[in-house]
Amino acid sequence: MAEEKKASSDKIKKMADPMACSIDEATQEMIARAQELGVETVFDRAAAMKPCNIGVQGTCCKNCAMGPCRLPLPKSGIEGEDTRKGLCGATPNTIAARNFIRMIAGGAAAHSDHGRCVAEVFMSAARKESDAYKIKDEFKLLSIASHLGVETMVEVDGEKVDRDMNEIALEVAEKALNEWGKPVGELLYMKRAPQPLYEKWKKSGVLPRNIDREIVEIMHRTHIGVDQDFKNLIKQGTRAALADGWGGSMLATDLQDVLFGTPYPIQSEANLGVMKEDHVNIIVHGHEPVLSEIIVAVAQSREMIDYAKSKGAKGIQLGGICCTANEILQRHGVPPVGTFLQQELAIITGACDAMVVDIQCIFQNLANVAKCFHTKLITTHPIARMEQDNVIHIEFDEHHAFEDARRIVKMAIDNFKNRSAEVMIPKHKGVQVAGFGVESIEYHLGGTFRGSYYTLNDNIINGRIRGVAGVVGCNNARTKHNEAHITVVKELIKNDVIVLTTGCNGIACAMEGLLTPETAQVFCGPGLAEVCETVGIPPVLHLGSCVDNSRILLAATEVVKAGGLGSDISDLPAAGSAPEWMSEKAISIGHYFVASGVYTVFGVTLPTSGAPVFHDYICNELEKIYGGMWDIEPDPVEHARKMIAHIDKKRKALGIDRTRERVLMDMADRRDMEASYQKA
Ligand code: BF8
Repeated sequence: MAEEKKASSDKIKKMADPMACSIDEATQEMIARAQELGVETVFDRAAAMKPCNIGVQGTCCKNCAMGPCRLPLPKSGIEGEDTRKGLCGATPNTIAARNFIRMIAGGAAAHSDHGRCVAEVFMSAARKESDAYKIKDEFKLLSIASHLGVETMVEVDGEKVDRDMNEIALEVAEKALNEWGKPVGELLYMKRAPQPLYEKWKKSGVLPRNIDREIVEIMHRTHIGVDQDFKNLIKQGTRAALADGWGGSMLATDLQDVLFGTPYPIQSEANLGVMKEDHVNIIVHGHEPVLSEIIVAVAQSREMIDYAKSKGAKGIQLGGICCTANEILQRHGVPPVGTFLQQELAIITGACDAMVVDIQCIFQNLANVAKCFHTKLITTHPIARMEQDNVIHIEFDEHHAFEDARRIVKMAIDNFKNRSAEVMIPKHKGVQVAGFGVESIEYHLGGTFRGSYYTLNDNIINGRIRGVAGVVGCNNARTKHNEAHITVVKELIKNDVIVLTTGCNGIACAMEGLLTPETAQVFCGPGLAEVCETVGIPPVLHLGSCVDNSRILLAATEVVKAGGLGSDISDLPAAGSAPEWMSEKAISIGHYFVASGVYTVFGVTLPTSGAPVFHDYICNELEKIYGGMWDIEPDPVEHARKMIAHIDKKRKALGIDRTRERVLMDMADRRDMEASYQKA
């Protein structure tokens, strides 16, 4: 027996094949490097451990101690009545719906708690309690004030005059914070949606009352013995998801823009190759930009650069991972070092002097990897600590943000001399233009004399742009890193669909060089290429982090408002996608897109396959209520084609399919032109 045990522990652990793990050469090189050094990564763990077959189907219920009750769908399917039940009698539909909306609760809580934290810092800034934060974008402050019911003008001696900016900021902070827990009413931002969509929500009873309440109610309704009707359960999921997209996430985006500046297009790079061997490399990772904004300022200060030089480095190279990366990329041009799946690899370069993490998408294994190198792993958020003893916790407080940031940057510089392992930084990196948003799309694609969405709409109507796609979301170690992201995006732009990206999809596209205006000539269909060339934009517009998916909702609303493409988001030739999703946040995002009228396709898998009736309800029946619906398609080419088919269906309904046919003739003309140009 003992020998048997020994034999099994001696069994060689299954290792990942680097080439099969990623399409990105830097990632392949670093996985191989990790294996050479004997450092385990997520890729090896994915090779060694299979996902649970019942959990994948969404039909494992562990909401009470009589279970877990496991209700997998038999391989042969079910003919006739589905008699599967948990001990309490819960059906697979109830179980899958409960699990699904608990995922929404998790995702909505993550985005919204991030938003709350920003709102609290905003309040400190409005009260002038912190020297680190002030109102940077007054224009944006004024533009959001009206949506929160804050007056921007006051009457003095019978005359309307501008209200004091500090007073406006203070009231905006109060009204915003109120959105998390107000006792009566509905979320104020819901009225930013097109009127018909707002009316649909009202009629269906899904207007969120406040952000926290909708999340709490999910936890209540999914407790044993409460809500046992999958339609009623998903209705509450809808309410919480809307509280995320049009509430917590949108407030996070807006308040960050006011505090740190609304992003405008900015050039940068992406991938592990941005790290520099002769510089102090500091990587910020996570999601909240409140501390990383200050780290950027401190790391760029003369004092710290001189200090780094005094320690033998040529300077300080900042980089980001995950959505903190996207936040500081879009406002400062700081390059992302990689996506979610590359976080361990950044440390394995041996050149990461400090990795500073805040919240969400942070592997606990970073601590184990950091142990093998000199890297200081620093947690900064009170709600996100790690149990390993090599992790340093420097708790961030907005009241002494500069002090915290200085301590962190100095610690990284002091650590530069401690590099032990041989440094290996892959050469690969992509060039990118990021920092797009509702405002810059209006500017770039607007009319000649005034910013508006009319020109974008015109180009959609005349068929040069076939439609708009939001392609967003994570990496997932169960699929080849970045393969589906890039294949879906390339297939869409090849077919003249302009892509709006956020999150790790944005980073993946940047690594592959898809975020430059020059890309249009190489990868786009002729109509989209022409538009991109004319206005000088990339065919894939990077709109920021995952809370910035709210920018996509507002851009879609602006397109509706500009006219000519129907009266609701669900009328637009548009579709959404998360080809490599993995997080609960992705489910919340997917669901608020669906509930906002968008056909939304996920790759990998959906945790509903074990409950065919519930699955069918969210993939087919929801369209009748909100105009949007879920779909699942793991094959990336087919995934993109389904989106294009939906876009074409919407073009037809709008009566603009014929204009597209005319452009198809232009395509042939253009090919002829190109052929004759090449011959010449
Ligand atoms: O919030 S895309 S892996 S980093 S969850 Fe995480 Fe997914 Fe990346 Fe940003 Ni969004």
